[in-house]
Amino acid sequence: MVLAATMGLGAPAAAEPDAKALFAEHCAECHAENRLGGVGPALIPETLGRMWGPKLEAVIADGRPATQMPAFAETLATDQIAAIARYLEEPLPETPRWSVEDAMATRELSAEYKPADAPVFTADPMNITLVVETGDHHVSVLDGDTFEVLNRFPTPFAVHGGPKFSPDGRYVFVMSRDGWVQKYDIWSLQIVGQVRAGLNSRNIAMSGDGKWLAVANYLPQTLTILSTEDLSVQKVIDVTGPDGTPSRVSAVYQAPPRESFVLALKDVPQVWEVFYGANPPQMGFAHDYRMEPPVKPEPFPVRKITVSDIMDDFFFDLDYEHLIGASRDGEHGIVLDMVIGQEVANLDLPGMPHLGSGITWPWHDTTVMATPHLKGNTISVIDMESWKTVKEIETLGPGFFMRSHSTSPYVWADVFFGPNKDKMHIIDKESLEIVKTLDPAPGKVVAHVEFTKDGEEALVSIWEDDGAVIVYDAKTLEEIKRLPMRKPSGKYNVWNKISFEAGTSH
Ligand code: DHE
Repeated sequence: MVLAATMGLGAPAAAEPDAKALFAEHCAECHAENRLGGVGPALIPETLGRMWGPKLEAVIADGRPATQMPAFAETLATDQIAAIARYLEEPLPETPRWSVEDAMATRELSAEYKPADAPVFTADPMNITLVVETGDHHVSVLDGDTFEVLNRFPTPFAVHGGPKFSPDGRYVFVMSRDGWVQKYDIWSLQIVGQVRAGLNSRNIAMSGDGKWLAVANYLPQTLTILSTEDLSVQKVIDVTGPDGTPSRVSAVYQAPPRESFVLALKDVPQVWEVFYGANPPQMGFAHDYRMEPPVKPEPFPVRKITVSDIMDDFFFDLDYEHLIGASRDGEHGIVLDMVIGQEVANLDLPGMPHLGSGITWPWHDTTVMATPHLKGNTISVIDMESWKTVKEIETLGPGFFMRSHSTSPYVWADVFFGPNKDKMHIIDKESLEIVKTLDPAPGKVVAHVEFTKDGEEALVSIWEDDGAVIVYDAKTLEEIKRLPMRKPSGKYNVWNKISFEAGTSH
């Protein structure tokens, strides 16, 4: 008997902590009983699996600095914390719905918001640059001439993708992975309001006329259309394949000359185009896709183009006639002619291209596009007329973001992953050679670049909790100053974004 107990044989097993009950007692008040979020973010694998930072157990035990998330190390035993963490990693029992009414019920318009008649600052409103600080979920509003922080406002939890500006550059919309979309008035330096457009979202796109914002969702599998005026929900479009299979929307892109949004679908080999203009095309498309025959004229009609493979990440040529997408195998790219709805070329793109960061520039007598690869030490440079690779530039590791400016002779490309994550390559646009590699913060992630309006300065993130934005002279490549920031990620200059500067992603 003694022996059996010592060896654990026949001894009563310690009761497993009841994770669901622990969650209900300690977490549900902020994160909601159904784990879809409340004051605190949603705690579902779709969101948690995509986030960087300490492990779940550590967050539960130690809390999150600069947030309302308390530390539970004193309240809960280690095995209870571990049980809650495993519970949060379990998928939800069923896909929740998120209707127009559900989304509308979350809409909050700030009672304090007073729209200014003119900018409340003397800085050039076209040279404002926003810095997303993911360390404590804020955005800093920078004067692009003096680099003074004009305002710093809190965002929803875990902003992802580029904020989108209204065509006049006055308003900006920021999206979080939890599906919240926030509207901010740059002239007034005030938050206008927010609405939860989805439960787990990917990115947003602004219509060319500035009236609509499209939100790509993973959960549920929908596209939500918001009015930019008052964040009201105009339509929720269910995204399904021909046999009814629901598909997550990987991303949504604006195609202003086509008066449409273009959707990358995660689970179905189709590309969708959602028209917002007054006269959407009704007929004359090629045979391999169909316009849904509307029973009565519907707003936001959908065109569905069947493609040979699931396409994940899109890049467009400057007149939005061609879409370049990464194939699911991560080995090549597909060029889709949006006018005829047909694939017209295959690109040699081994190494999982990150086309969303692609940029273009004139080169010799043609235009080239360049894209980094998430799984390869190269940057591919492709001729956009022949669709042939003109150069594979060898880098010190896989990169995430690239940037240039029409006034700059250089492309800036980070090395995001691996031992050289602290390096930033400077590539000559003419010779396609790396001419310098910056190493401004050894051992830290140095990533993402944005230029000022005139392209004179380049801003680079030290992507760490006690990080900084480094301002460089874009011609001499000398450092001008460092602005302390909390894990700064993307930076977005009003003018470069609203003028569709070719050296920036859209
Ligand atoms: Fe992003 C943009 C997809 C992981 C930071 N990212 C985008 C866009 C897409 C995308 C489709 C373009 C949207 C837009 O701006 O409208 N990102 C993906 C992924 O599929 C991927 C690889 C996996 C995922 O987790 O979803 C991914 N992204 C990340 C990160 O881990 C990053 C580095 C940190 C984070 O904040 O999550 C990250 N992604 C960014 C940033 C942009 C972005 C900063 C905007 C870049 C810009 O300059 O426009």
